Amino acid sequence: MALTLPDLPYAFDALEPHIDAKTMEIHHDKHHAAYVANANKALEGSDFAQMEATEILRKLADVPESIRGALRNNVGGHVNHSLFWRAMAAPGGGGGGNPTGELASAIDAAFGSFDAFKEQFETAAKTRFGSGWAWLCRSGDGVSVCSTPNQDNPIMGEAFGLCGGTPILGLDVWEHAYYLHYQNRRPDYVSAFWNVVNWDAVAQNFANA
Ligand code: MN3
Repeated sequence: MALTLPDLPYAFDALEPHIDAKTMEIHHDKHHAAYVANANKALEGSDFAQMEATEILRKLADVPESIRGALRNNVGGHVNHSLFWRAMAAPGGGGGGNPTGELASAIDAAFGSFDAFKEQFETAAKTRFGSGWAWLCRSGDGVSVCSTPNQDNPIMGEAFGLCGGTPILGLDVWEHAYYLHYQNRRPDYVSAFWNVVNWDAVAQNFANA
C-alpha cells in the first residue's frame, strides 16, 4: 500500500501571522508531497512496501543498503511532517496556551516547569546546525527533548545515534519551514511556534505513544 500525502487539518493561512500561508502551501504541497513520491518510488517492489511508515523507521537498520538512504530521508520526511501538521492549530483556535492533564504533569516532572521545558526545546531547535528537527518525545512514562539532523526521526533509535523515544511534538527547522517570512531569523520562528502548538493533539500523542 503506497504512502499518501495527508490533507492539512486546516487552511494554508490558519497559522498566520506565525506561519504564513505561502510557506504552508509550498511546504505541504511541494516538500511533503515530494517525500511521499520519493518514498513510494524507493519502496516499490521491496519487502517494506506493505509496512507502516513508522515501522519502516523502527526497522531501518534492517533495510537493504540500496534503499536505506532513500527511505531514511523520504519515509522520515513523510512521518515527521505528518506529525508536525497535526500538532498545530490556529492561534486561539486550538493553538497556543499550555498543556494540561497527564502531559502537563510529565513535563513538570521532567523539566521542573513548562517554561523550563520551552527553554530546553527552543535551545534544541536553535542550535541544530543546518537542517533538522527539535522534538518532545515520550520515553517510558516520561518525556524528553532531543533534536535530529535532516529527516531523521528519534524512533530510528540507538543504531542511528538517536534517543529511541516516540515523538509527540516536532518543530521543523529546515530553512524551507520559515525562510519566506523570517529569512535568517530562526529564533523568531522558534518563539512564534508556541502560538500554534495544539496541546490537545500533543496530549493525544502522549497517550497513544
Ligand atoms: Mn519541512
